[in-house]
Amino acid sequence: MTDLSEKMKGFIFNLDGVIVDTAKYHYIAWRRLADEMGVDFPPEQHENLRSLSRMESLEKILEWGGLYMTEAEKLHWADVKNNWYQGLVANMTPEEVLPGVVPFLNAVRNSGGRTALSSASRNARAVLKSTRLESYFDVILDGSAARKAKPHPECFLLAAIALHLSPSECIVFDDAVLGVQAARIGGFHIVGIGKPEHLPDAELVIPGFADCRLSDILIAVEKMSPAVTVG
Ligand code: GL1
Repeated sequence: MTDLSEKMKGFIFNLDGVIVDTAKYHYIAWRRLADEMGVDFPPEQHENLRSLSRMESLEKILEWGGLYMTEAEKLHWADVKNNWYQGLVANMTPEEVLPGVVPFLNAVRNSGGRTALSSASRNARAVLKSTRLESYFDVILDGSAARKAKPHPECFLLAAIALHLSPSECIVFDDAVLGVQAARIGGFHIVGIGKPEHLPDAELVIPGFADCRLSDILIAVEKMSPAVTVG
């Protein structure tokens, strides 16, 4: 472990839109479903679904369309969307890992840091497998791990527990407002992925991992204090 990473020992990554660009495939599948239901669903509206589980996302789309479904119908359509999504990601390859991610993960592990993947997607493991990223993570938590939805920090707290670290020793990397909120509420350091204006609560925002040096992230984050831990 280098001096720089003495305090930051855990690196917790969201998946969709952070590690791989699966957000675009989720959008295609949700859009197809919205079209079937006659609900207008432009790309910018998809931003409001980031971090939401499959069922929460479906319920949002129904709400936007002013539609009602029984629980059985919701389960059916959530399943239909999932089949479409799985069809889209079935042939993903390592080339679809976002730029700079693998070098960054290598840098973290070479410095002695521990890595976790924490995703609300129940397909996270399949995506990691097809992009051959599984071995880069010490801990993998998919959408079946946490019971409480973001902004509750449960998904990140479970990752910290599995890494045997406290939240203040971990940096969360997330591209969504709800993810940033969850990390802050949980007392984690948080690096937003995307545009600063979209993620005002993140301690630091980077456009992605391309040309991103671990040492720069550690220097920036160590100057900041994480939010207060709740519960
Ligand atoms: C679910 C939703 C997706 C997305 C992910 C979290 O994935 O359906 O739209 O919000 O959670 O990134 P999945 O259906 O794969 O469990």
